[in-house]
Amino acid sequence: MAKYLLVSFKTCPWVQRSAIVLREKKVDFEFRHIERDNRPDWFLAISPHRKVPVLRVDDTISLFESNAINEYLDETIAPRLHPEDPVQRAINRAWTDYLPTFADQVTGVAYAGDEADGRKCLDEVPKAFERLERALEKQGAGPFFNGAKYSLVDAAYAPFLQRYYFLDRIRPIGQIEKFPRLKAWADALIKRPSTHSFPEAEFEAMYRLNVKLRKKWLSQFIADAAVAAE
Ligand SMILES: N[C@@H](CCC(=O)N[C@@H](CS)C(=O)NCC(=O)O)C(=O)O
Repeated sequence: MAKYLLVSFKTCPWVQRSAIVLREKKVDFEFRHIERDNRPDWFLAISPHRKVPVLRVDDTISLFESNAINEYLDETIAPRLHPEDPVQRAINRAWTDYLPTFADQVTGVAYAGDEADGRKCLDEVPKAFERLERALEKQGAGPFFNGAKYSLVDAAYAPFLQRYYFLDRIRPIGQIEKFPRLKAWADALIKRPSTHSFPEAEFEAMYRLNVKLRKKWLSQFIADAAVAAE
């Protein structure tokens, strides 16, 4: 098997999306975390957008963009996570294309500058959730997007559904309970060991610290004492 190096910022959801696929495929890989504010030259040389993730293969190939990385992993390493049926595959790809919009709608509040902006961001959450609820209804039984079989759609959405819960615990949003299929899906993904790159409580503490240090509207809802304790 090839040698894989996944370059990461510890709390990046897009990195997590690719790490999930590596874990689902039981691939051994080196996970190398770099600092957002101090990106080394070797990294800048292999990352055209200066972003993580980058997947380095056999010390020679550098792949970037989490979706492209995951498609590559799925084409080259069994088990296949894409469905066999071309129509279902197209539907799955359509929903992974929607992911950046979903991410903005669901986690936008973490970047809001003030309360008015925060409330506007929170209004977007049910819009995104409603779309996924309808999609899940069409897909049929869970626990995963395609039913019993785990797919790239699951790997894509897991990091952002997990962050919804983190945000809901910083300042209650109370939306996911209104979308039963989405909630069941999110809970199944959060239970799945491949979702997690770090112990869950430790990871949530890292996320909260990032939100606190960002000094945006939401930061005030994380107590200094809580951060210190974490
Ligand atoms: N579309 C990209 C998004 C990657 C991304 O936004 N990564 C963030 C960290 S979570 C990043 O590297 N940001 C650094 C920057 O924008 O300069 C993907 O799917 O890989």
